[in-house]
Amino acid sequence: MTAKITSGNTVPNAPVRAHIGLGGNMGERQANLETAIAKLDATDGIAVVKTSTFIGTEPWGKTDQDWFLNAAIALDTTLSARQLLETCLAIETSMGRVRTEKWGPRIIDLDILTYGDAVIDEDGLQVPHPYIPERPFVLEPLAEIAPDLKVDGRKISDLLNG
Ligand code: PH2
Ligand code: MG
Ligand code: MG
Repeated sequence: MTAKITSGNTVPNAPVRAHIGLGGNMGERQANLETAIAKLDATDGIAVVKTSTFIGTEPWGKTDQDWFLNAAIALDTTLSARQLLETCLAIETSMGRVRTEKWGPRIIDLDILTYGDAVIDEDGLQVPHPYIPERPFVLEPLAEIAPDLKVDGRKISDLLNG
């Protein structure tokens, strides 16, 4: 048994199953999600293994903006969690994302939801993503591809229905 990963810099010695939440509410939302998934899959050390359906969701947290299209994917990666984060941020930037207001409109947002069973609390990198239980736009697509996945000891399917 290998020790639980607690550092974003740990490079795994075997591929790690990670989950990413995707969302956007500007421009061609469906094409943007598809582009981001393709870019992740094209990255060395990342293989996308499952993709949820894309669901339209009402804006959460900051409600005076357009509806989002959200999705979740499962991937296997030999990157560290920090490298996976940097990859996500680089893809967001390559697609034209400009960060303005918190929770505001965005072309694409790629959030690491889980990274194996790692628990990481570092600058800019909290895994599991702290808001999973309270965000229906994350739980719904994630439950579709990983209903038995556990976050903080609770199954995604139970969090969705609870
Ligand atoms: N992302 C946010 C804030 N609010 N609402 C929905 N429906 N979907 C999102 O992806 C989303 C949001 C910040 O990351
Ligand atoms: Mg987000
Ligand atoms: Mg984000």
